[in-house]
Amino acid sequence: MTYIPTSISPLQLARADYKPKLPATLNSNMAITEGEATQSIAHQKEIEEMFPHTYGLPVLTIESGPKPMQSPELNVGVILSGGQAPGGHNVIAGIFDGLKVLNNNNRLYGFLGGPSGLVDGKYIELTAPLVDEYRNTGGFDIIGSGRTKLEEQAQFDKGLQNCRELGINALVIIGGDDSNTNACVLAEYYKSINANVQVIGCPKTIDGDLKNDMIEASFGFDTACKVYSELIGNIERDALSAKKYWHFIKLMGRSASHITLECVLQTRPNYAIISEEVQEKKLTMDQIVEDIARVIKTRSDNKENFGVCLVPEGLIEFVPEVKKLISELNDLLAGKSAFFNTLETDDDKFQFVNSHISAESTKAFNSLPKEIQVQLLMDRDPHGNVQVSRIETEKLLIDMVSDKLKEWSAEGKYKGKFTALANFFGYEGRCAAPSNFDADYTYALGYTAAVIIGSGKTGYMAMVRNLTAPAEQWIAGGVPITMMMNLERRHGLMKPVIQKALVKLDGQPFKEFTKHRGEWSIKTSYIFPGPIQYFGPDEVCNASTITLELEKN
Ligand code: FBP
Repeated sequence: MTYIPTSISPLQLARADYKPKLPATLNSNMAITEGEATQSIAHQKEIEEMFPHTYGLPVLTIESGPKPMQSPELNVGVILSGGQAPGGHNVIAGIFDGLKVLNNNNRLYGFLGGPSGLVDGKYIELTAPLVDEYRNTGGFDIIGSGRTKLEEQAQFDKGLQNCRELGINALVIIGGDDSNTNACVLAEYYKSINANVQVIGCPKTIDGDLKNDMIEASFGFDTACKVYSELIGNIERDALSAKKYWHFIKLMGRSASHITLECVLQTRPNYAIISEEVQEKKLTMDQIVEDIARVIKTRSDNKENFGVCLVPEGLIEFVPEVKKLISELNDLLAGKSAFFNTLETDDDKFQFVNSHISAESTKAFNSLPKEIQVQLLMDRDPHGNVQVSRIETEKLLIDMVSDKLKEWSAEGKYKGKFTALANFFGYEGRCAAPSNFDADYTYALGYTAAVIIGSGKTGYMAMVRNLTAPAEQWIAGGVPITMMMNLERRHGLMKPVIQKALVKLDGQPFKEFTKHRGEWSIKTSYIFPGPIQYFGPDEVCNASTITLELEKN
């Protein structure tokens, strides 16, 4: 074939033509039906008091209707919030197409750079040619994303003023649990002042921790896990070929270990840590290290001085002694940030920290290598979270395991050779072109958001369910965001938040792992998933994650 230079790759060109599959009900005349009144998952009384206008709303289901659904002329604004996740552009394409079906004069605006775009009035109009350019592509670059937290009335009022200037009737906030919590607070506030601006959320995060009885998966999880699993499989094959390295691979997922667990099921590495299990069993760093070293020793006794170990990025926050330390550091840094930021040297910072935290946390802090201590003191994100992607847990584990094996070597208990390499897979997967599953799911979510807006509702999250069935059978609708809420302590105060979904230790995906992990650690049982495929047999191109399959079936 002759090489013809193009501004986009041949695959991008082919993908631009892909028509995401929609649930059959969204492809027909539509009508919305309302279920029973709902309740929050816990703290019902308190949450009802906090959200008097958006509490208790019914679940919405989009069904086939007798005639085409139409809306008066609407202007809608969309915001991408938080970390990138594959499929964000298709949510926007879905909103755009859904709005045009409701009324060809409807318009869509994109606020630039995340929630701050709403407050600062930075936006572009999302026109048909622009949206077309981004269909089925990865990334959030069409309008950019950001982590500004929308939580203060002054921000809401500025945002409203900017909406009024553009004649905006509704906002779609595409984000994770924190961003959707804020979307709900915004919906409640706008409703309480009769602002006539609806707010609809959309479940995004590669971390997979925004899911519950109503939301089966957050978008981006599928693609990101497939990208990481391809890379892990490639590393496994290298390890198997060279037979001389242990690879420690840290995987994104700020809190929950869903990504690690899914990648385990897709690739069958020799060892994997699941943070939720560490928390449940109250394992110390020493115990974790000892267990990894035990597997390395057993494999080495079998002449296999190689292996692959997966480490969830949030691990450090689940180890009880470090968890307590981080919580004390968070409070300290939040309360005394002005003074702390004047300290110039690491030693000054360490001294300050050590004189303000408990004896137990001082001990935990001082047991960590200097690089990790520095990383623990880095800036928090706007939601107050430690930026775990910048903490090199994989290197910490390698150092600690290496020390343990040296100790065993000196005692004559271990005779192997341990050479380890550290990897971190995170950003590699967040902007990948969406898999067919994510391309379809995100487009359906966006389309659903447009239909909910057309029906005049506010305080809902777009929902598409029945995801392990073919897309035509998916069920679209809306879940009241308050239904997913409970109260949690944040910065010392009880706050209403969407409950984060951690890995369930009694859930099928984790059980599947524990059933096989003994065998996978000793026998080399790697699976090599290979790259995401878009064209070919159904089981290769359209399968969702193993997690979803096991959870649903
Ligand atoms: P969201 O929860 O906003 O979707 O982000 C998830 C994530 O990718 C985590 O896995 C990771 O810890 C974090 O974002 C990294 O944040 P940043 O993009 O600010 O480096």
